[in-house]
Amino acid sequence: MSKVKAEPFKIKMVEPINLVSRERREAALKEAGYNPFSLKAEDIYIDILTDSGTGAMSDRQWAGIMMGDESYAGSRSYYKLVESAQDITNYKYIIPTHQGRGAEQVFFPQFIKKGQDVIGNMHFDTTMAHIEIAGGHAVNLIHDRAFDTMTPHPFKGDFDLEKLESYIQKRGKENIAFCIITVTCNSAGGQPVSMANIKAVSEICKKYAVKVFIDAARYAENAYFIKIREEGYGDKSIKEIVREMFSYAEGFTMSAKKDGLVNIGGLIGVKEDEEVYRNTRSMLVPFEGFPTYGGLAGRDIEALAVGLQEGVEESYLEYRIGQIEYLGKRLMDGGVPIQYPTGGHAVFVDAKKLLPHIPYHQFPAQALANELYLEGGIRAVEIGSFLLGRDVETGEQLESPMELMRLTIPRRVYTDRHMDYIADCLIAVKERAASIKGVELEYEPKVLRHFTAKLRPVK
Ligand code: P61
Repeated sequence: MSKVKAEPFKIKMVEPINLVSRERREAALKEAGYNPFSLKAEDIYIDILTDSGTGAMSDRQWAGIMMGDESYAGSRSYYKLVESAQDITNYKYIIPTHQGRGAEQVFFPQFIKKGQDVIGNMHFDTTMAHIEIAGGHAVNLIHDRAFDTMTPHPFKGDFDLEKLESYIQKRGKENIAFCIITVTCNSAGGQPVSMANIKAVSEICKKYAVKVFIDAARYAENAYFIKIREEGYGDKSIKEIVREMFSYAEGFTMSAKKDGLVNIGGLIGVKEDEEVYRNTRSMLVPFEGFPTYGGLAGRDIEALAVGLQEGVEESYLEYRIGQIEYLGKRLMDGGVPIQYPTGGHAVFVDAKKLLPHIPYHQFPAQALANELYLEGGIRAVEIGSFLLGRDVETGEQLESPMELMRLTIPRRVYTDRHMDYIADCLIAVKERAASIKGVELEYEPKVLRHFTAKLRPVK
């Protein structure tokens, strides 16, 4: 009989959490405008809104915090970070930023001419926002199988290579600013991209002289999937796989709040182009700060230098991916439809299947997230039409190909017992799915509306 593998750490410090009464949860959700983003954290029992900056740091990282060098320029911690990131990516130039979107804001505009497209497997919303602010247009070229949640495939984050090549030919390479490979592909369910696909994308783009960058927020989780699912990688170390992934691109932006295992931080990497590096560094100054701190304190940089190394430890990744898989299995066994197989950082529940009576413009996954909060004080997040927003030209509500509710698991924070509680609550919600009503917008900001919009239940 195979033995259960336990977490590769023990817990040295705890933070109490508390389930407020059903009455309070109802009032809290109403006050929050039926938008879990606006809930107060103290009204939440288990917070699975995001895996971004919500992880637990290790004793070694906390020790690093005390060692941070707060020099404005040339900090010792900066050189330590550069060395650590170079070791993982094999890139010559490393630039710190305060988080992923800081990296996107500084790095991408230099490559975008107004009206050009930025192609990718599936852009994340902040990336899409920065592309659009710079005058570009974000185009998704992911394989259609990503949208079929119940049919398994080991690499649902892959590009459709035929679509990619014919799109470049049709639009003309001069109308394409660059290509971004998002690993893992967050919007499609934290789904990995295979090495074969990364390599093929890079070859196609090279043929048309289109630059390739990586959105590297979850690069380590992607590498672990390559190790366990792709032929020829089983005996390679995670670091070797990560280096190979990065070798197929010319640069990357990274939200280090995910696989970097820190609460704040980001990176830009440039493989070897000195001119791009110089431009990026000079753009960093007005937005993020001097190039050796990039919007971070020396202590944050020190924690990141350590976190990057811990994030590629195989025992950690085995536990991490295993926990997501465990939650996914509990839900499937309970009859809850999910994006299958489970991805790297979250279980994505298929709200279109669970609530077929709610149309996309009444945001089924948002309604489901609200119901899950009422049931168990759990905060999840909608990844569907509510997040997608409106067509920039016509103002019409766009229909997302998938209506997903993301149960996003912070790193090294919750135990499998918490996973059981989440599964039990969601299975209870499933039992009364037919009685759940959709929601409609009451107030809607123009940019990234899902953070602050207010909704109300449809009568
Ligand atoms: C998340 F609801 N992700 O998944 P920053 N690229 C990728 C990301 O996943 C990502 C960023 C770039 C978040 C946080 C988040 O509307 C939302 O460090 C693949 O957050 O700036 C962030 O990195 C940006 C949640 C962001 C949201 C925007 O939960």
